Amino acid sequence: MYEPLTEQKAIALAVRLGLFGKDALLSCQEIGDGNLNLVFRIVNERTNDSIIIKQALPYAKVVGESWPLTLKRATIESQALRTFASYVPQYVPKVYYSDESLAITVMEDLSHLQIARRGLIEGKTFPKLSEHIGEFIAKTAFYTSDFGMNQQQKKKLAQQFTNPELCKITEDLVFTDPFFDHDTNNFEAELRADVEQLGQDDVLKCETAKLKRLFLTKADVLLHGDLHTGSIFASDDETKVIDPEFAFYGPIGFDLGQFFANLLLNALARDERDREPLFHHIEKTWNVFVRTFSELWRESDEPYAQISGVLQDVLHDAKIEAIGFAGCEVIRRTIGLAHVADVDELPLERRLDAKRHALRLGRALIVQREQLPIQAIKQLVQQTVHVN
Ligand code: SR1
Ligand code: MG
Repeated sequence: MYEPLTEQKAIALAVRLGLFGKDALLSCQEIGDGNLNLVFRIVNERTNDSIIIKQALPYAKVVGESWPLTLKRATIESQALRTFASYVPQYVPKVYYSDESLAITVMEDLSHLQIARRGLIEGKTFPKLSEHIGEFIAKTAFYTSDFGMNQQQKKKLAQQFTNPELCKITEDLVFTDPFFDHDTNNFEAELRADVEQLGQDDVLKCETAKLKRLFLTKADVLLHGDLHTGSIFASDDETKVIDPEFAFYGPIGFDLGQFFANLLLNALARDERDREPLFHHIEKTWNVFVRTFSELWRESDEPYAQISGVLQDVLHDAKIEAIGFAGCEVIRRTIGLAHVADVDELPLERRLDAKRHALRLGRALIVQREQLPIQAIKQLVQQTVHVN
């Protein structure tokens, strides 16, 4: 039966499951710093072997028990990690065990790596990050799409990854609330006028509605669903994607867009002269994605795959979506419920500047997404420094 674990109960569970040898001397710490779950790190002090037990709570930790949340997300997460591992084992933690009733996933401890967001805030560059994430997104997208997998199987997989409760969080928090001055929003009083201006901007809202509709309806590929830099562990030569509890079948550009947005937010929190590594990561992720996806495309059994223009059309849509979704993510992380440390940890005046810039950039990404090449995102950051 479900009960939230404590550190002692997590140790007892590890012992019961036989995850360590009989003479192990176990210690445990709850290290979860995300919005939703408990994360226990259990170490055998004799050998230094360690594991992670992640447990979903029946509510959103960031808000409290007043926001109930399905435990089924733990099963979605472990199934997504296993599915991704079948395509890109090098980029996800190993899953050792999962239990639906306890809502737990037992997995590889990645403590030798650092959460990419924290490292980027500290000024680290993670030179392989974009190559790895570009490949992760391209392979998981291609192999779970109608071009890379049996089309009947794909429908069954999409059914398995129906994730209405977690999708609803994104529909509300990313695509709706920030544009309607909803009470879930959270921003500095000084930004009140900027938020009101956004709420009155029908051009922006019409374009955001189109992006929300894509998110609601386009079951293209299996997505991670929450691929921000806090969902990535990294070092100079390793990258691991964690936390796919938001996984579902959605539009191909969504994971790219969320990743780009979080790199952009880190860039806006830096001095202008230090932003180049972030722009480089965005362009390289895109280039690796296009190259890898295009190589895999040659294997496709779909009769239309080799018809001239079809691949280009898929990539064109992916680009437009990625830029538009990035704009939504930039805006919601600025004034919505869930923020990013990159910007929130700045002193007030710099934070307000960065946030106003983020709102202008987010708007421009959404409204200009169809005309904008990925390489022009960097100029767009420049062009949105000041109010026009
Ligand atoms: C209530 S959950 C808030 C945010 O945390 C998750 O990581 C997702 O990004 C979600 O939007
Ligand atoms: Mg998460």
